[in-house]
Amino acid sequence: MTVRIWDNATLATMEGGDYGTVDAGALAVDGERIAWAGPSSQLPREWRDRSAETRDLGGALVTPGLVDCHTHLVYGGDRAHEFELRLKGASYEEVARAGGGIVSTVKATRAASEEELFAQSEKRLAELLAEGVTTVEIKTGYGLALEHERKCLRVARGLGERHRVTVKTTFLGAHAIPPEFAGRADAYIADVLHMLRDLHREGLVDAVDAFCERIAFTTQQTDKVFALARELGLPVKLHAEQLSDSGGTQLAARYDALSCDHLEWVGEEGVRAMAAAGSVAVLLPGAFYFLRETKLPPVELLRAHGVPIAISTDCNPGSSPCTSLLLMMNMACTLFRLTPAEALAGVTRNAARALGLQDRGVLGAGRRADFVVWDADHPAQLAYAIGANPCRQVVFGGEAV
Ligand code: DI6
Ligand code: FE
Repeated sequence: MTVRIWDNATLATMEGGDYGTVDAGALAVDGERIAWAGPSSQLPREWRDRSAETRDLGGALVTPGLVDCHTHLVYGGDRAHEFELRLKGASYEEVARAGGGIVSTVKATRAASEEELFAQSEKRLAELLAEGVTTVEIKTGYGLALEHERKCLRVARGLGERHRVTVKTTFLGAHAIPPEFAGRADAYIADVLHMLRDLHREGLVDAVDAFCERIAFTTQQTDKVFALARELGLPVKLHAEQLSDSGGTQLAARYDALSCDHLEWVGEEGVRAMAAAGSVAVLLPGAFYFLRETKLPPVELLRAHGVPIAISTDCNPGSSPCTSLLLMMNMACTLFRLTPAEALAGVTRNAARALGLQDRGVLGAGRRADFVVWDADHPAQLAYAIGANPCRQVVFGGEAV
């Protein structure tokens, strides 16, 4: 294995509270893994001797590779027209009930070929990667029929093969009721169960999600989907308490959910349930902003109960047409009052945990060597700037790109 040393860096290791900053730090990378991280002066001789190459970063900031743990990146078309309608006064729920919303993206996604979908989605992925994303979760939920959900999952897998980024797929068949099942939610859920079995058998699914909400699926319907996920050995996540408190977090906790996402309306009981289950709270400031919500997620309560907080783009055409995780860090601070250190933990350590990935999200020995070199000298600069991209270099599994 080739050993490389990245020397003279300001490391934000994200271990041991706050940023875990190490000034004048070094990383020794052995193949795909970090072999050692710490102050340059303490780097063991062994690694210096074995190193094929040393790069002096001149004090530049190095963070773990960013993890975007909640996206609906693969979809067809766009919803700019719906944006216009909403600006004229229609609410997100009204648009959805009038046959717009998710269902209109379902039409466009079904109409697109796999190649077209790949090309459209790859553009969005490129925007995420340009800002240092090294792991991305991609949900389905705009196909809503076996062949189209499969097509979206194949595109997601294909993106992970074409690019160095790690892609984790999540089956979100229970996202909306497709037109052919209008008024027959239970029948559609039965179909979702068939799809999940098939797509799991084809090796396309890493986790299972559902949209548990008054405009989507009930807790009873979500329960059925989660029960099958458990039977298949797949972890679950949930779109919970985004527009109302429907008790989704408590249900998700019974299935040891990796995460509950959105959470603007979650109450103390839900937060307690998440804490007990070890679920991560994934906050999505892009959707909050774009839908002009006013109910803030209970950040104080999450902190008080020790629930880890992650931040994500929620990249999707309807509620968060966003491909900037750095902007989400800024908005998490300005809108949700997170500290810049919490925001960075939210797109590294805690986002990795929201995907069940223990091998990344911090800079430490044994972790995967996914990291980013920034044109910055302090980690707070990442959440501070609006619209800047100080990403200088991205390293995926030890390979500099
Ligand atoms: N919650 C959301 O905010 C997105 N999906 C979900 O379950 C919205 C998806 C869309 O409007 O297309
Ligand atoms: Fe979402």
